[in-house]
Amino acid sequence: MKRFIIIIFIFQGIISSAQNAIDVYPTHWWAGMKNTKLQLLIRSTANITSDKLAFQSSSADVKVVKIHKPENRHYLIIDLDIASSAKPQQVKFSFGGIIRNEWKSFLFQLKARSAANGTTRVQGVTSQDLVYLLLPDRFSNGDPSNDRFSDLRDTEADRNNPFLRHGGDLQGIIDHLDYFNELGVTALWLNPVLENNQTLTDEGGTKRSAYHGYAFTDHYNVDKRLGGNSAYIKLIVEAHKKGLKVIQDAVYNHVGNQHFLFTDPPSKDWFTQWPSYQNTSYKDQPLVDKYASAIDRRITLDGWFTPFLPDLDAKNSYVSNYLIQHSVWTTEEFGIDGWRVDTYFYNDLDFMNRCNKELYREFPKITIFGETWIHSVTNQAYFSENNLTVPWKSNLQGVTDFQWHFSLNASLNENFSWDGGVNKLYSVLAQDILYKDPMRNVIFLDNHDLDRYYSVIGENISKFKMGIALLLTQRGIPQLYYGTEILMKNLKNPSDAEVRRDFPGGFPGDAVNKFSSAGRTAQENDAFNYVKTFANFRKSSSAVRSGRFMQYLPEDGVYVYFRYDNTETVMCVFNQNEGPKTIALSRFSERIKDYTKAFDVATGTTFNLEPNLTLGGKYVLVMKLSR
Ligand SMILES: [Ca+2]
Ligand SMILES: [Ca+2]
Repeated sequence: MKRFIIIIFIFQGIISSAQNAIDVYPTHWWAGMKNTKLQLLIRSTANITSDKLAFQSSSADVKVVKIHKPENRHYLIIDLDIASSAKPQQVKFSFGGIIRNEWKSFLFQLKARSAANGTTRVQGVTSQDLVYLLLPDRFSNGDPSNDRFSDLRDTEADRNNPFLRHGGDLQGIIDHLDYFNELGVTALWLNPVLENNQTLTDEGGTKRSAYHGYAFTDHYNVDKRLGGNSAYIKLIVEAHKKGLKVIQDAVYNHVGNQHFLFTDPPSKDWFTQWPSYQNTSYKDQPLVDKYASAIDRRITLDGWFTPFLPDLDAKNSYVSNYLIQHSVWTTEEFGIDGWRVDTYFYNDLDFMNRCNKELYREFPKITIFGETWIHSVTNQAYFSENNLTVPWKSNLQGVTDFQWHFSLNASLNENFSWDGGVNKLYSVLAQDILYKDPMRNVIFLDNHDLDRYYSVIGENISKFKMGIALLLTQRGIPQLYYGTEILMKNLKNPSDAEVRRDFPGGFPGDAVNKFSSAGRTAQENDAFNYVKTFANFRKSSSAVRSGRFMQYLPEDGVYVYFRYDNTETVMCVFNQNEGPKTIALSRFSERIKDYTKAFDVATGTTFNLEPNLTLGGKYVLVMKLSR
């Protein structure tokens, strides 16, 4: 009797599943991947598995290695091995069969890999580049027809509300590719583009949308409010044609709480488990600290980022496979040139190494840098490839260099002292010995999570230029935040939305268009042209793009450093004092050698080097030396 009941239950499950679509992740794959293993996650909204179930492949090239049946019967997880000799083909997978002779099947494409990986796509991003970070919802609305959809959970779009979506999209970015070329940008980093089909959240009484993109609900679809996968492919193809690379923002640590993986998980251990809600401490130190307690480490790693962002448990191999395959799939499918990894240290770090390794293996030129919003050079080095002797070693190429950022602000806003002002910048760079390759760190004046640079420096145009000159001549991969070049301002008060305002001119009906010089004020044009001058100088200068770095101890508020290679020497003199300073060049003869002339990048003039050099207060003089 008991056996009979079970059979009826399975029978009903199969009948109902016949009316439900089957979703397969990854949605397709490629022949000729270096990793011949693939793990399919198969899902239906009805039961599709039973105690006895067969799974078959129509292709001799694609072998079914193992069938996993998670506790949630909506899922099947299948291990495949794809022959390295397999040609592109369509494979028919069938499953069912043993209890009743009823079979379900689906087609699965093995596509041809792009031959252009490493040349015109998946190029990697280096210190040769200038990265421009933008928030797609806030940059430009190129397609008002996709601003809202009635079949999504959040149906609102309202430019007057800082917490709702504003309608910006990928077409808006495509429409402004010439703007990036004019400015001298060579790579775009977009805040996340994947679907965020989340309801509005109530945070402190205000309704908030996931306009920022960090709450994924589908790893295989770009949000249709941004234009979907087709617009993303179009953007990347058009950007590549114009010499612009594209960096995607990855989030492995969490998903939106309306992702099907959370609302209908294959098994509960896909997410970190706590007896009651546990937030992360947001502290990285327990991961680096050899004296740390196990519970502190666990709270950092497994505590949730917010109650709306369930923490994925990548110690579970099904989860790590799902995430890694998603990142490989995305890179091959779209041809992105680099990855920025959100909330890097909150992830299981062995998982992160495995994920990075898999991307490096399939795409040898890919660039990956991690967000490390932390407070020491040592800790930043710990999370990237480093020269430390520690039990666990990271294989991450570079980090978002917050220590450079903090010390840059100190150089502009603090008085000079034994260890203050520009001494902080000098000191941060003097610790580069800890990194395997500090040129892979991303340096920046501001980003979507920080007060806008122009406000931080008190809306002082002299300081603005000093920071730009440093950003574009110091070591690392420089990154601008959208609007910094036109002096967009604001502090994160009362909220992050203040530093994520719409780019003026990017939206239909805007009163002014700051994409064109005619729409900018004289001061905004001054700022824009300064960025453009240094970005284009950087393009022309091998020493600045990839040369060596030498810095001298700051003295009396003046900091001198050089970028140089076998063909060029660039000398930079930073004066943080209010008034002018005169320095004797004899101190720098080790690098100045027999150079007698200096090309002043900011003014485009050339002058003769004299024994003493005088420069104005709050000024950076960048000079290309010649004989
Ligand atoms: Ca739109
Ligand atoms: Ca975590």
